[in-house]
Amino acid sequence: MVIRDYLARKLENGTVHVTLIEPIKLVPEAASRLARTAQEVGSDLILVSGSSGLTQRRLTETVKAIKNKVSIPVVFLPGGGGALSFDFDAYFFLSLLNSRNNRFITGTHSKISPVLKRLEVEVVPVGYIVVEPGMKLAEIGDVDLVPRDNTWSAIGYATTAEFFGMSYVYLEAGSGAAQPVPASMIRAVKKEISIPLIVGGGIRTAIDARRVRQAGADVVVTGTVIENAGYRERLRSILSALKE
Ligand code: 1GP
Repeated sequence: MVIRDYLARKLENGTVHVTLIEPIKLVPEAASRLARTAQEVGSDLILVSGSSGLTQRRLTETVKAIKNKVSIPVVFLPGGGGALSFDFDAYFFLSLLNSRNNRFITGTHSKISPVLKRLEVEVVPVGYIVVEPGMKLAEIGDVDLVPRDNTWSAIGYATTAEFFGMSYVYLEAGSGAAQPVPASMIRAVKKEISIPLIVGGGIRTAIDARRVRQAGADVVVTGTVIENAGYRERLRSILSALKE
């Protein structure tokens, strides 16, 4: 399956929902159960994060377990760790555009690219832009955060991603952020770009999800919500706000 085509088809029918799973926080069995629930309530894609500290064994076993339980695509979201698995349907080739450290913009990429090329993995170039508060990602990625009220800065990075020929722009408030990326910023960025806009971080309720969708997000990513009690119902209400 070509992920870009899959997403393009899904986008024709409205907003896409992505469930982010962090194998560092869960044993493979639990991760696969959550992925299954996400698929059952209507999530379109599972994104597996490769956070630093994640072992090769844990990542490999988690991807295998998830792929055994779901039929929706399972895509890798690199997160600064060295672990890698080739059981993924695609690899989000993230360039953290507002990092101060070249390692996160093109550095690690230049080391891994020849391997990805030889393995013929689908690579999806994504311009990753971290907005305040950015959470742990802001520290790890040495990010020069986009201030929440500086829409122009976000537009600058987003149009840069488009001019670089990237497939998606990803506005990220950071996992566990108190609030999602401001709706006004999403709206302004969406107006300026012609590639799809992914938004994630701090989206925990149907109200958040609806606001982000109405502001113009094409793809909405949630992570933390699936780690809490009652997650099936919470996820279901987020999905209905996105697909209504
Ligand atoms: C994906 O980092 C987010 O873009 C996930 O954030 O954990 O706050 O949903 P949450």
